[in-house]
Amino acid sequence: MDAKHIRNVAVIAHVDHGKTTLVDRLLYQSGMFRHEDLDRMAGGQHGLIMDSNPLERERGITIFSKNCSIGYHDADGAPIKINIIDTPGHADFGGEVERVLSMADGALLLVDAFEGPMPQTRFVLQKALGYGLQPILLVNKADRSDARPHVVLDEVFDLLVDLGANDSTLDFPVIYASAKEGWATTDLDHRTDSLRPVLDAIVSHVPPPEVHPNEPLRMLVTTLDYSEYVGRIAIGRVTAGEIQSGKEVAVMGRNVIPYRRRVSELFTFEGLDRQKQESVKAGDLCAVVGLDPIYIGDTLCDPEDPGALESIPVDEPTLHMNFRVNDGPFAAREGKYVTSRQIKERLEKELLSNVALRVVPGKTTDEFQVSGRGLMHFGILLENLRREGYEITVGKPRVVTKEIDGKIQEPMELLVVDVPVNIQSAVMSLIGNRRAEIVRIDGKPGASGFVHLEFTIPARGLVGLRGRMMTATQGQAIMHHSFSHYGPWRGDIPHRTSGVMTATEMGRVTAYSLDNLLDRGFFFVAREEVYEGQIVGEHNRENDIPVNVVRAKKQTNIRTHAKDDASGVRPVRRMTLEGALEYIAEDELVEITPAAIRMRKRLLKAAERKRESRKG
Ligand SMILES: Nc1nc2c(ncn2[C@@H]2O[C@H](COP(=O)(O)OP(=O)(O)OP(=O)(O)O)[C@@H](O)[C@H]2O)c(=O)[nH]1
Ligand SMILES: [Mg+2]
Repeated sequence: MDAKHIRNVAVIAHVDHGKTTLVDRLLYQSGMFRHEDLDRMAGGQHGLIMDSNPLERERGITIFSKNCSIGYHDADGAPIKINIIDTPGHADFGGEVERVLSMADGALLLVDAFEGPMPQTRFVLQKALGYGLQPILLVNKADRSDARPHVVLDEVFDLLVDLGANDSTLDFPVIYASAKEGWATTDLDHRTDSLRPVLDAIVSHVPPPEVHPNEPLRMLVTTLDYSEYVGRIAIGRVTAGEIQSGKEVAVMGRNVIPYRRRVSELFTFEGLDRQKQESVKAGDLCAVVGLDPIYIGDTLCDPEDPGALESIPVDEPTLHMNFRVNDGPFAAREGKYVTSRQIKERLEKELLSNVALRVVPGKTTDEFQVSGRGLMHFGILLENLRREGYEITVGKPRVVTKEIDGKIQEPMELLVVDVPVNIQSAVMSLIGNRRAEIVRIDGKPGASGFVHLEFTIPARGLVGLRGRMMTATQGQAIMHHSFSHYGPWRGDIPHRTSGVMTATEMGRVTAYSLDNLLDRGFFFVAREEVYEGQIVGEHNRENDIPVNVVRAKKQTNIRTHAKDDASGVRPVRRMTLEGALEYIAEDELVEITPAAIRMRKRLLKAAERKRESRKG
């Protein structure tokens, strides 16, 4: 297809503002599919097609960016192929957004009609401007009863001014829409019944790809896919020349010595599928098979006239964690893969497509230091590992510090909190002792009774904040953050304020023993087996205490089931994987297996812990 009939557009937004819902609805309305077929493909929390990964479905968020295309036409009726790139909105996957933006020639910026621009809106918009993309604003969720679309428009304008946008960018087109209800309009007084205005805006405001069809082949690899059968699949946009199936290309990049490979298969994105092609011309996006060991940022080029395109920056990791072999007493009971060699191989495979991840050997051969972009980034990886049958223990996540001009610098995040005015003070006191600095306090226009607070806060200070914020504000706060910059170390931040209860011996937890400890705190375990040194509950004081949770009631002749059965009613706080990662202290670990998530002391015996703490 000729480049002038192609539009490449990335859909970008803060998390949950409705990107995938919009892409899904566009697919429904495209006329390319039978609705029953699409209905069958939908699933997960939000019933979406494009969020196809099992973890995406479970969590109701997008983790990986994805391509699809829609056949449309321009004002004169000429066919136009719109390649749409759906991107993740969660801050931990910001690096992914940044990379795929290099495939796009325009950005559709979605903003929630009530929430307005949020930290990740700022982050992705800044990246889009960095690539010279002109955004089209889509104020989504205009159906919300608390929508304040006109104010949100002003807020986006101010944000663009703040980001130094030029006059032509400030002249951005605006669409109001409800992705969920499937309509869009340029004028809220005249509603339509379809999303056509979105497609029209893309066709007329996103420029066709700027290409050099008669020059030698150049294609930057922006995404990698992986298949057990064909190995790595390189995805990107052809910017010059033409790529052909069966022909040799040269691969050039920062990390590799240039080498040649034959393209074994070539695909374009058509609707929701990949369609095999003999050749793909400059302008279109494609997937290329047969180039192992290809990396993101490599250039595919003409072997007779090679040359590398400028590689894409990949965001540096901000958090690291120790992954190690499970050496707890229950090791290898629940998992299939438990050795350090198996873990190493799995991590190496992960590195092929998980670009923001880094792995280096740890202190011993049983340890690996893994770096990533945030708690969720680690959470997804670990969740995948346990589902595949791995066992692993991990230590407390730590921020990656840098030394700049002889000073220790740490990652800072922009934190935005919107709360009802009457509980603002609860938020301030919560954030106050986490070394946050206030950047802005404003009323939230159009949302009376709300105040809008912006802070910079060390990434460390966010650990465990969300849960406490929700408790302190009875769930009324809207809180979001995203990476901002590296800044000077801001000093100590108090971590967990309460101690834990650790089991003194191995065995099955009894209701009887838990009942006897009820006034000491709450428990993370119910009737399962535990081992010595495992964290079984939180103490309601500052210190850690050993507890016996496996004690059985003295045998009498009459068996009293009643009490044991009552244990079903006793509240157990089950920790999620990410919850446990946030919770543990320096001397603790999280044990992750296909069947369980346990928290434990690094040193399981109380005597060993005592000896270590004496050493200071
Ligand atoms: N009221 C209303 N809700 C919407 C609209 N669009 C999406 N939603 C809801 O918003 C939630 C998030 O939608 P998604 O499409 O997953 O949002 P997203 O931007 O793709 O989220 P991430 O990819 O995780 O960043 C879902 O519950 C949707 O049903 C809309 O136009 N109106
Ligand atoms: Mg999404």
